[in-house]
Amino acid sequence: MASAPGLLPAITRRAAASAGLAAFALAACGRSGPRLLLSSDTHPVGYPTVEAVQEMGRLLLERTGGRLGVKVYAGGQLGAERDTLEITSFGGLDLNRVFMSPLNAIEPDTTIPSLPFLFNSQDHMRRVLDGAPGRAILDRLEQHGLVGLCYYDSGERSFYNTRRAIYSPEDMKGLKIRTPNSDLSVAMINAMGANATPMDLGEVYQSLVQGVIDGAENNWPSFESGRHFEAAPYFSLTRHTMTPEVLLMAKARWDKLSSADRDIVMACAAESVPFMRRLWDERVGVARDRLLAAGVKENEVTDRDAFRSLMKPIYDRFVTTPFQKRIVAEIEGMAS
Ligand code: GTR
Repeated sequence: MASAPGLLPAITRRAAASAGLAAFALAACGRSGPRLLLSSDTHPVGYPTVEAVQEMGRLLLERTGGRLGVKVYAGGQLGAERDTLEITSFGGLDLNRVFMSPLNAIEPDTTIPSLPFLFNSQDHMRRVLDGAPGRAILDRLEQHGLVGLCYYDSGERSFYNTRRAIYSPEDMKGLKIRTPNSDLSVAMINAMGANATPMDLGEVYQSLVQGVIDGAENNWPSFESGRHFEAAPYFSLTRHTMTPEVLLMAKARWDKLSSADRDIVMACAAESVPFMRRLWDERVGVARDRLLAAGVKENEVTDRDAFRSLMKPIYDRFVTTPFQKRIVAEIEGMAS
């Protein structure tokens, strides 16, 4: 797995901490209590992804007669997504709800749902991820010690920045834009004319305030919950990607479950998806209304084709293998 050498000691420390945490949780709940699957989330308590994994835990308790449950460590308590993913892949953490982009360095096929302008609507995105292409992409993770349980929504991503409204790629020139840690995101933002700066989500607020970056891109709920709007009031609706969230289980943990329990875990995860989507749709509307009331300046980008037309080199670079070409063609064929 690709990771900067300097990160290893920190990862090892966190892995040890989370392994200790697992042992603690098991000891604390004793033999008669539920066996708690520990899960990480970068988002705070109350965010739809956190609520969805908690809902999955409630269903799991019910369906296993109290044998299995879930404990979510929210707000990035267990570390940045890149680090917790590494821990999960060797079994130090049972469950992990992450954004799809940090998985790109682990498995290149996970870049597919992040391709710019791939989905033409929320409905298209949901049908693809619930269907065969979505499953085929999740199945690619098993070889890395991760079992993909389900996708959650993360909506449309658009640009926001401290300086000006963006209407065309011309307006992107000279802006330092934070991207998630993914080669695809970096290449995409650079191809749109800005200067991509990859960093973890948790560093974005401070970097905007200090002027280390001029902007970033995300959905309304993350723009609000990270308080990025306080520093970057221009929100321009490019809607360039619909990268999803994903819920993963450590394969080491999965392999220890009976096949009946695996079916229950999969079913509970699947049932948490419509629950999450209801919360998500509500949350997008509420976050947008609150932010507009707080002074955020939203603008439509009518010429999205001006951005789309710059994306050919991105498809040429990231859609190269027969698998990638087949899945992208299937996804395009599912557009309505
Ligand atoms: C959010 C996503 C996070 C996080 C992030 C990012 O929309 O929910 O999990 O990874 O984007 O931009 O890094």
